[in-house]
Amino acid sequence: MESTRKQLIDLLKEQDSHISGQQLSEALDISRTAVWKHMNELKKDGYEIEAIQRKGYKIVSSPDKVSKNTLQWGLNTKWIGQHLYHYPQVESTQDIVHQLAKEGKPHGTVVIADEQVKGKGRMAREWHSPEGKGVWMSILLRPDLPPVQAPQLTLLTATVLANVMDKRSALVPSIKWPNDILVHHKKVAGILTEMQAEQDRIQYVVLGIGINVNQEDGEIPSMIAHKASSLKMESGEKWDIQEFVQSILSTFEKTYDSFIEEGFQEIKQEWERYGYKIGEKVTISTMRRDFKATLLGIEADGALLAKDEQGEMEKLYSAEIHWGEGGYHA
Ligand code: BTX
Repeated sequence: MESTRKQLIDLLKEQDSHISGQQLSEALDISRTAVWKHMNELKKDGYEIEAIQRKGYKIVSSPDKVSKNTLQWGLNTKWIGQHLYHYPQVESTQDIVHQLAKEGKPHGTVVIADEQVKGKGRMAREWHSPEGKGVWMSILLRPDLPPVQAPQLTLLTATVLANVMDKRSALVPSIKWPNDILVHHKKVAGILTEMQAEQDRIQYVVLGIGINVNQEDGEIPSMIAHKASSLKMESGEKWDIQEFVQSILSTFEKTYDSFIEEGFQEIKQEWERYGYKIGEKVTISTMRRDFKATLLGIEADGALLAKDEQGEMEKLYSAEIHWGEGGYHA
């Protein structure tokens, strides 16, 4: 059922003119009544479908609504989002993907929700995920990589989000180490990477992406309003969530495939291009000392590289960084 719907969407997408029920039924190897039933399901999703006798079906307009169909419609990817689950409300998309991973669902499976009531941040923090206002999605990855390389996937995802925001708006996003996306010094997106691994191989990774998209002034909880914002609040424009998700998924697929083929170097450069305060001086507190240092970039293991005032290099894995401007702290 699921793959037939996907094939039907693909067939209609390829067509500029009408395509007959007969052609569809032959191509999909289902009865014409089944074709008609699928069409009705698409209409329920808000597609406007023109049905003309002896000519067939044609999509007249696609809905401005997030659903499995609207997301897969026009999604130009080979493996990501080919298995896609959309829910109006969930506790957390992360948990659902863990479950699907255990059931053996493939690399690239995506779960997206309109609302999360128990959205998770890192280290058991909460992630506010109000209905219809953002992208709350998790991606299942089954990379053939050793666990030490998992942080690279998080850094890769941050570059994908920054790239897509950059391309689709006049906003200038930056990536605050390790992986928050900031616009005008405020956090608009976060990434949560969870992994199941054996000693030397990753079994699977659940990559959670949370982006504040269409919240308005006053819709960010007051506790975090000083350090969090949405793309709409910063750009002054409402964003089309469905198109935004499609472009994240297709950019993700391209970036991931070239990362697997060519390695981390390109990601590192992209990350540093968007890196928040890279090349600038900040104050850093570690277990050993407090010091001023210039941030230089990232290392292949995900560490942040800094140079102190005596010229000594420090690789930081966990440290408190006093970012200064905007008073941002995680
Ligand atoms: P984080 O630990 O970096 O950020 C969590 C912190 O950010 C919170 O403690 C709070 O201060 C602040 N915060 C909470 N909600 C928001 C928000 N909507 N916008 C900005 N700041 C906020 C970042 O964790 C990782 C977030 C991943 C979220 C995705 S959504 C899909 C998937 N499902 C799920 O449950 N989590 C991931």
